[in-house]
Amino acid sequence: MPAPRTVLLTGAAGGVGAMLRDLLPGYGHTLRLLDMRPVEGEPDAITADLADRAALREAVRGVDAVIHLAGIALEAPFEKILAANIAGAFHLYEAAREEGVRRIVFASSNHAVGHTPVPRDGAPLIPVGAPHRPDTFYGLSKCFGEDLAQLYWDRHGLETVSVRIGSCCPAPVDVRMLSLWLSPADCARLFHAALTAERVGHTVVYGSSANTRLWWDLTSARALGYEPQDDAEVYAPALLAAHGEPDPTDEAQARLGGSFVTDPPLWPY
Ligand code: 15L
Repeated sequence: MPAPRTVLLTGAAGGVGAMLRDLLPGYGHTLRLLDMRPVEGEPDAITADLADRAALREAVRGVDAVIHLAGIALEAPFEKILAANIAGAFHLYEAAREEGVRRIVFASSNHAVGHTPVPRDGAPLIPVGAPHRPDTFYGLSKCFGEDLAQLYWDRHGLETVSVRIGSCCPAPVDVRMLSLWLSPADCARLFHAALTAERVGHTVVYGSSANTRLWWDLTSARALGYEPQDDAEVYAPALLAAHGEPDPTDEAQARLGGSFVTDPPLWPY
């Protein structure tokens, strides 16, 4: 059994943050919580903005690792993404470097490669080495975060596991999620593996359950010790009855990022 870790959880008030707050202590980890908003039921949580470097330094002091979930989780105007996700990740990495933190688990996203065509008709699964193809400014910020992680590993020996999360929610709510769903229990399994695997350097993994309709390759996640237990397929009959089979001629359904590929109403800028 790997030793439990003391972990700073940024974005603790968000959806994935709430799941990890519930489930990671069961693996023996001790969580220190941080969010820009108060975290319900957690009076000891640190309330701080990612622009506040002094607060970040204090928050990371003495932890074994950081799980960095904080930031905007959907498409938004570039200036907002720049402040929260791009500058915010930089401030967090700088604070971690200054305080000698050894590892960060970074919440990247499928939207870093959202323009990648989904494999149909037996085509190979999307490899973890597929080139960045962001579908939004949000996806672009996740590409930045992954490159930032690589820089801090190469220059400072600060390790990161970048988890390209699919759709992490209690249950899939559309047909796309039959491929991308990451169940809460598997999310905890994956973050536990990312916290405790030895010598990760900078490792990129896809984050989903063992879905029958998987689009991407979980090999690098499994190499960390991640053994997913759930499969979205149990939800397939109801979802397909409600929404129908995927339409390959629909651009949003033909690309990994789904509606992010076609929806963002941000141009002309
Ligand atoms: C994400 O990265 C988002 O944070 C989340 O809100 C979902 O949209 C998810 O991806 C998804 O693609 O389902």
